[in-house]
This record gives sequence, structure tokens and C-alpha cells, in this order.
Amino acid sequence: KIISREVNKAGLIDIIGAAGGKNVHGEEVQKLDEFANSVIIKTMEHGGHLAGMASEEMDSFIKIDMQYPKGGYLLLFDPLDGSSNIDVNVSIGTIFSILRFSAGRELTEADFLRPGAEQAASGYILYGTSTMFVYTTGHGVHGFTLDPSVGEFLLSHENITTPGHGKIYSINEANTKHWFTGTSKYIERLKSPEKDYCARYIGSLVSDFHRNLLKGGVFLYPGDKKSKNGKLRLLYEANPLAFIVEQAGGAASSGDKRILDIIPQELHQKTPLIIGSKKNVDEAVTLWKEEGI
Ligand code: AHM
Ligand code: MG
Repeated sequence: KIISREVNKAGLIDIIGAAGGKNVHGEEVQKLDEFANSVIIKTMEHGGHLAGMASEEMDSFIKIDMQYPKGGYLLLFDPLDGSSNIDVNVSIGTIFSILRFSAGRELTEADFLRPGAEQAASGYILYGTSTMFVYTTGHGVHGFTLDPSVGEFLLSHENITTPGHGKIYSINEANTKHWFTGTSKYIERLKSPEKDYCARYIGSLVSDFHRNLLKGGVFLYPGDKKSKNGKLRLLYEANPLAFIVEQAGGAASSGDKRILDIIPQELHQKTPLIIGSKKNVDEAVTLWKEEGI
């Protein structure tokens, strides 16, 4: 709710003070993604549920401070995804993943490097035309919409399921020049005259994902000749959304593997991502495997 409030007045930043500068009260104004990062840490560190946290915004994980009670979970998050859209009033989001941790022993980085299939819960908050909270604990996907008049998230989308096949594809086509043959052939196929696809790309993963989840389709951030593992992070972006999409009846793959089966090697590891309606993902992966990435 605090992040949502700040995102909603992001356009006022020039009035109250530019990021990195001072506001009218002479206080330092933080960039919104740094602000979101510290809000999440500050609100989650003292609740007694967590043993540690890892964020896309921080180099290494943090342990819950000695002064607070510790719990049996780890929180991994991308505090504000879609950062290039922050300044231009386009939907952005927060993505999170929760792992179990056996309390009573020293926390190490290896405890965060668990395959996505072991997530206890995951979800995202979308700061869109309204603010929505979507999560799963492995028993379906549920969505809540923030009613600003009462300050509560109200259950608005119970048991979200994604269509088995959709007509939307989402990919950054400016990267065509870097694509491997499998990606190029797949996108060409979608554009052939007998097909009836529609391209939609916001550039905020949460927003692109959420639209495709509800309407059906596929989002791709593949590996390419320039960047063989693509751009998106396994632990903070791909795993949580893969858990959600599978719970909604969809699929998520790196091209080679089911996303949730990947064993992470490092905290900030990147992965190619093909995610969305099951038939669309299967078709892309089949071509990908035939043609090579
Ligand atoms: P970020 O976490 O720094 O915001 O980067 C991730 C974002 C995703 O939200 C989005 O899908 C992708 O970057 C867009 O990348 P590109 O501009 O290369 O298409
Ligand atoms: Mg991100």
C-alpha cells in the first residue's frame, strides 16, 4: 500500500523534489525503486516470519537482524519491475517469491538457490489503472484489487485460470537482429496470413504477464546472440511468475527446461523466458528445440 501510494504520485516528483535531490522539507528524495526496496525490507524484517531476504536491487542477501525474531521463510523480490516505465506513467509492479527455511541454523546464500518448484508462495503487485495483488500458495491463483477508499485489498479475481491458447504475443521485436533462428521462425509463423495474432508489449514484465494471464497469449524474453540468457532474473522474476502461470493452467520454459526445474547457481542469475498459455508456450518450445535458439 505504501509503494502504491508513492507510485501514484510519481508524476509529482518534480514538484516535491527530483530523485537524488532534496524535497521541500530538505529531505533526500529517493529514486522510486530504491524507495520500494527499503519499504519492503523495513516492513518485512520485524514481523517474525522471515530468516532472510534477497532483492534484485541488492548485491547480496540480508539476514534478519539479531534484534528481531526470526521465522521459517525467505523472501526474494524485485521491488519495482519495469523501471524504465517509472518516469512515464506506465504500469509497473513488485514481484515476490517465498521459500521455506529450516530455522535454527545459519542462513547462507545456498538456501536461496532452490529450484522454483520448491516455492511456498509467489505473487506480484501491479500498480496499474488500479493496484492489484495476485498470489499463489500452490492452491490456485487469486487476485485482489486495492480499494483506495477503504485502504484494503478486496478479492476481485478468485481462482484465476489462463486460456489454454491465446492470440497475443509479447516480445521486444527490436531485438530481431540478435535472435536465433528458432525465435525468428516462431515469430514469423505467428505473423503468417492464416494466423490471427496481435502484438502487445508494455516493457514491464508484470504488466505484460498480467494481461496475457487474463487474456491468453505468450510473453517471450529469449536468449539471443547478444545475451545468451536473455535479460530476466530467475529468482526474482521468472520463478515467481512461472509458479503463478502453472497454477493458472499455463506454462513457463527457458526453451530447454521447465523454469521451475532450473537449479539456480547464483542469486542474480538470468534465464531466457517463454511464459503464458500452455499451447503457445509448447509451440514456441517445439520450434525452438527443432531450430536451435
Ligand atoms: P527491470 O527489472 O530493471 O525493470 O528490468 C526488467 C524489465 C521487465 O519488466 C521487462 O519485461 C523487460 O525489462 C523489458 O526489457 P526491454 O526493454 O529490453 O524490452
Ligand atoms: Mg525486473
